[in-house]
Amino acid sequence: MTLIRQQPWQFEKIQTKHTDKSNRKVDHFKLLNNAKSQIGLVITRYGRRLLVESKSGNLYLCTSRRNIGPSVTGDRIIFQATNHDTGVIVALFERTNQLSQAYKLIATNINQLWLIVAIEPRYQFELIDRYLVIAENWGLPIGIVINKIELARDRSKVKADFSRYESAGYSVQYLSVKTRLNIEQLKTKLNTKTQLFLGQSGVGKSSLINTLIPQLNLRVNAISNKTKLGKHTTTNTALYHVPSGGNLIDSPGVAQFQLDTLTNAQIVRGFREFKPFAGQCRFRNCVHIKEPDCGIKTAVKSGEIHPQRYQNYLALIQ
Ligand SMILES: Nc1nc2c(ncn2[C@@H]2O[C@H](COP(=O)(O)OP(=O)(O)OP(=O)(O)O)[C@@H](O)[C@H]2O)c(=O)[nH]1
Ligand SMILES: [Mg+2]
Ligand SMILES: [Zn+2]
Repeated sequence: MTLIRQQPWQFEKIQTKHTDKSNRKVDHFKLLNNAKSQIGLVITRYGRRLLVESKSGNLYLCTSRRNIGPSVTGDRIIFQATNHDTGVIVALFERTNQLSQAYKLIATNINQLWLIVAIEPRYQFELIDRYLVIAENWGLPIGIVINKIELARDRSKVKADFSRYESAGYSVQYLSVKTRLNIEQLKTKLNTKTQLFLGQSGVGKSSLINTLIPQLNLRVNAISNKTKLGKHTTTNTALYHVPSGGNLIDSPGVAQFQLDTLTNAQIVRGFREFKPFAGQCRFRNCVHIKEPDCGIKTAVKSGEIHPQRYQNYLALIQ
């Protein structure tokens, strides 16, 4: 039985270049002057069709002109309505950033990431550190949320477990969607424009979005009692508006990442607390494994870098 799905998340460099190139040929100015054209936001994708929201809040199921490349949740686009609820996407606006999974683009134009973990399915540091490596390489701010905290037998143990992330500079929120613990506190932090919730299946991403946008009613699923693993309830990455401002993007849970495509330098960058010590390495190209006079290894020995973070780093770099 394969409960762990191996799905790599990567930066879609090649495809992006191609998209940009073909999109460059599109004359945005001319298209916007066309009376049929409207500016839209991609909400979600259903196979080859995209749900697009116009500026006035109407929804259109759109196909896309071939020459402009794929568009996904978060994309700002120009479309032309073909009916009261259908249309054709004719151009993409430039993206500020983009997130891909298994060579497939899944969301763009994100301002902040939230990594959601839970007491059940039990958080795993190896998995958390993989997510963080990817997030750090996007250069986006990232917060960590530990959900279902009411299930923890020993909360101080959980807090001690996550102190390694707090001392690395991450904001860590302990909450329970079920008992509403610290939900209001989290709300005050959701002030940037578009937030992407990511994390393993079953941790409560959709439940949290339902709590933050009460009228929404996204489908959530009980995690399997036997395996304590999630069941992959959310299948489409989709964007939701918060009534008080901003957007939340829900994504399907993935159980494991592969970072094959990342270089050693990118993996090092993924461990943000290594940075102050890297300058103390004797060799400029030190990968902090076997080299003598390594600032990172010295910091591990002195307790300034958490030994398990270093172990997870070694597991990724080899
Ligand atoms: N005990 C407890 N259960 C919760 C809490 N939050 C969510 N759940 C439950 O956890 C289960 C999974 O929640 P979902 O919101 O579907 O999880 P998800 O992260 O969206 O999962 P995918 O869509 O598969 O990625 C559901 O049965 C929720 O009711 C919580 O704070 N405490
Ligand atoms: Mg979900
Ligand atoms: Zn070193």
